[in-house]
Amino acid sequence: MVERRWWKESVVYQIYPRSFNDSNNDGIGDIQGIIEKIDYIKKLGIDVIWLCPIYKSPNVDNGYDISDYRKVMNGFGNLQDLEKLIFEIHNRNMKIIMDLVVNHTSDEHDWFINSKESKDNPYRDYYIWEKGKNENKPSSNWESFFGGSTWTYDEGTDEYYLHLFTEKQPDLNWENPEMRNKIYKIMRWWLNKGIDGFRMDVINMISKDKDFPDGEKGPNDDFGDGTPYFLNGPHLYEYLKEMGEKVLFDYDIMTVGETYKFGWENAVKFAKVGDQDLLNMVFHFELMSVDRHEDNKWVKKEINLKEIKEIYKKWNNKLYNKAWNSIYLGNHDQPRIVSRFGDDQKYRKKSAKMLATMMMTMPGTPFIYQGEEIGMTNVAFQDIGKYRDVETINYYRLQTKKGRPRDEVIKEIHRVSRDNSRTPMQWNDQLNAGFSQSTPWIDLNPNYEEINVEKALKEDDSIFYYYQKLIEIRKNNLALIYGRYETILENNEDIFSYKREYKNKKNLIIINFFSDKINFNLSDEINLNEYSLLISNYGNNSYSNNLIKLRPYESLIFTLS
Ligand code: ISL
Ligand code: CA
Repeated sequence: MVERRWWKESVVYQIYPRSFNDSNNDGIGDIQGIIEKIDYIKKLGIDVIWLCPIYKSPNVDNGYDISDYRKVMNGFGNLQDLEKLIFEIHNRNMKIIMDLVVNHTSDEHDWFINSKESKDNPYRDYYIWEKGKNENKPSSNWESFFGGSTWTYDEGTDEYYLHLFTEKQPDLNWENPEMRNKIYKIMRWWLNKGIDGFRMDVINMISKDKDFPDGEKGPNDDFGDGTPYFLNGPHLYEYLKEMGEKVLFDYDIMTVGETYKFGWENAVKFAKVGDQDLLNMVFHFELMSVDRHEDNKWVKKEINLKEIKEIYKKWNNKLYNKAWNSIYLGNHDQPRIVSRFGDDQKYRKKSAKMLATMMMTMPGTPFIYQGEEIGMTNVAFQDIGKYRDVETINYYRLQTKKGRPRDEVIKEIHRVSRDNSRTPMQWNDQLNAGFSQSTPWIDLNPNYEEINVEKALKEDDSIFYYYQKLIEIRKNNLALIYGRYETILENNEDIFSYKREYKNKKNLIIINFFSDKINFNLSDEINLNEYSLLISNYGNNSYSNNLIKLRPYESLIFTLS
């Protein structure tokens, strides 16, 4: 029997503040801008807001490079604005979780400035410094997520420091208990301001194999794959248990770990049911590689529905009554879901509603990324100079330096770049889509005149109102939250269908994942006479007891009558 918890029954809305709403017309989204739109988020039916980093930062990685955990980033506002946002969220019976980025800091953080100053500085081993191998080589051949080596040489102290991301994001040394206690104090400081939990950035990277073995390297790779030596490391469980005992277990909060290549086994171990879960849930990435090579996000792969079905079946069944799951298809690191998994042209509305139906009927806590609810799409800037994401810019520089044709690289960037999800939120069809009265920090998606909140709120059949309905349906059908998950029509290549069952409540979901029309003789697994249609993204469906016609991206939710 699964215990009921508020964070299991919530729907989360992720805000990337820089791109959400600019209240003081400096071209950058800010906290006051979020406050202005809080009723819009409430209207959607949201319970929890996940706020991406708002801490002081030089913005090399848009806030994921923190230089002061207790200050608000220049341009986002100040602590009073943040306390007002927390108040306004709570005042509307919603909750807020903040982004906890503690695998690394900015190199402009005082700790690192001290650490770099000299080998015997008290902050030296807040970070990971190594002499390196002889003949001036770093300790390992690991490749940074953002290109290049994960080591940078410091002349001053004649040692290398580790950074899994950019060289301006030095990794913290979690083996240092003094450093860990400083992090726990920061967490308490924020929790005592009334926040309701944390999303923990790359949290399964904090424990490293300190022998720094070289990673596998392809024949024409400059660097090796270090992930086996910094993912799910030897002390990870110990650190999270300590974090629980020293901070988390004292609060009724929600935690979600961002855990790249974690596996369901770890999810069951870390996000187990019970009050002393080290993490309430995690983000896995397995659905993020159904359209790309698992170890190279820039290499395209055809989507195969059977693989998607397998991933959902595995996670849903392995975690059932053991651990809790998160459900997402997009975020600030991923392309726009309607462009990636649906169709952002002819069937934009239908496919966006189909994807939302899939997410809102799965076990786990759903996360909606800003703009998803109005079907915002990928962007295709022709000029690399329009891109802002450090990962994208580094990729373009490194690939063109290798002599790859520019337009080939730009095409990959159109499909994969994180900036697809970072163009300004599209509020209306006025100047800068109502995001700002001055030129935004990143160009808008030119389709904002067609795709925007104001237009969506005027259309009864908009994607927004479909999300609103689905969220309400989920809330009123506990089977969609807590129900056992059973895949049906398992071997069908085009239809995704499953049942959800909880106590005497049963739902049946039938989804046409692609754009082909399907006439399908239902097997005896499904007798539609037992069910009544609750909602369809076409408004209706002419099904008989065993024959069903599915139109492009058609998605149906039935309840057992
Ligand atoms: O999109 C990715 C790059 O290939 C992901 O691997 C992502 O970088 C990784 O999962 C970590 O993401 C998180 O940490 C990064 C930050 O850039 C991302 O925005 C954040 O979500 C470093 O803090
Ligand atoms: Ca602003």
